[in-house]
Amino acid sequence: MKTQVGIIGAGPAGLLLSHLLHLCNIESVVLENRSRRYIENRVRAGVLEQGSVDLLNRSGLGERMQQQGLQHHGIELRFDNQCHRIDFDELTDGKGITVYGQQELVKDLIAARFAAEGEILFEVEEVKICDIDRQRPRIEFRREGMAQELTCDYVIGCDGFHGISRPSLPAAILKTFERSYPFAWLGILVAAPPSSAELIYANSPRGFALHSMRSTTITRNYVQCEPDDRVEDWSDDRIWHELQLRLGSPDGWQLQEGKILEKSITPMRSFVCETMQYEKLFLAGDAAHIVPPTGAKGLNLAIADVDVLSTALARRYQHNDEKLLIKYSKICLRRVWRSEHFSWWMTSLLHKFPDHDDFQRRLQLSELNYICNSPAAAATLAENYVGFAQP
Ligand code: RFL
Ligand code: PHB
Repeated sequence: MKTQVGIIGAGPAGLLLSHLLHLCNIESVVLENRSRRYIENRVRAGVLEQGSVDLLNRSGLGERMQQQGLQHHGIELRFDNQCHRIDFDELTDGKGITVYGQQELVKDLIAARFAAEGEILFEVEEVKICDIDRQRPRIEFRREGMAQELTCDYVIGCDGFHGISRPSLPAAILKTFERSYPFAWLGILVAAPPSSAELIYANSPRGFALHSMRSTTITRNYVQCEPDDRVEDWSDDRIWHELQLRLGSPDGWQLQEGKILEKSITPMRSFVCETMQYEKLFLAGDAAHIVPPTGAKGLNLAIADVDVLSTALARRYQHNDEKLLIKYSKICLRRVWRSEHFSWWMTSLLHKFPDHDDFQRRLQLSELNYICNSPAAAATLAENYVGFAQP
């Protein structure tokens, strides 16, 4: 098989890249090791920045997101018996976020690729990248037990943090940066209407909690847990007990409970791989960088990477101009590091750290009070949360 751009991974990064390339008349094939059903049902992120929403609308993918996505113009912070709203509208000149489940976006992207007769090969195995320093790199893989090969001009690794693309770059040219945190998030999807119009981030003496949502009938909640906890350690009763205590507010507000549809545990990690490109292999999305989910940036970074990469590839194919392609890694890493910092900062501000003493707890509360009382401090949070046009 032959194509112009070989893409590994059918997450948001790989699928959106394939769609954007198609709009520029560039051919691609997406190779995914899971089934279509599995990736369409994987519960993950839910917050889209304004810039991500604009790109999806511009590229003809906005129809369902416009109908079903929830537009929010602020978030609430809860700590020390206080509730405080961060007003994005006022602090960022009318910018906001859209709450729309990542798996819904994945469904929209797959539908758009198939409507345009795009090629996505699911359930491929033993994917291997070869000859990235040659004119025509190749991707070897097995499909339905048969060995196959895809020859292309460029290979794009969109295969997430545990994929094979990043390890295919020569170790000697890579510099990696990493932090892991001494806690994880237990996330639940619930059949219950949201208890609040906006997301609630809580720093409680018992640990962090987040109330989020997917629609007017489905909520998504998270509680900070131990890094080695298993889902079986958390009975439904224990989860509701912790959520009620951590999210509880002095005005008697209560979280609406309901049937738990899904439970999962997410580790918390910061990770950056520099460079994001070598010869004919480019990395995009979680394959190149990970943020802890507290800042809601991972999905948006994946979208921002492939926006840059599709523009650069279009210039290369339409005008034989490689200048932007050469700068791909440098351009992306500016936004990546801004998001890394913001996600680390939100995580540090809102979680209970096992090694924190009363001094550090007081510093956290002081910073939260500062954000609630200084428009400048609140604006810093707000403009990072809604996302920068050009960081
Ligand atoms: P993905 O989505 O992990 O997709 C990678 C795809 O590659 C496939 N794959 C392979 N295919 C072929 N061969 C191989 N050898 C392969 N190895 C892997 C995988 O099956 C998969 O389909 O990466 P991508 O596209 O870069 O997208 C990144 C986002 O998924 C991720 O950053 C976000 O979900 C992170 N994230 C959040 N981001 C936000 O912007 N806002 C949020 O609110 C938010 N909340 C979250 C999150 C991530 C979470 N988890 C579970 C990590 C909440 C959670 C709980
Ligand atoms: C989500 O709705 O899944 C979500 C929202 C905000 C975050 C992380 C996850 O910071």
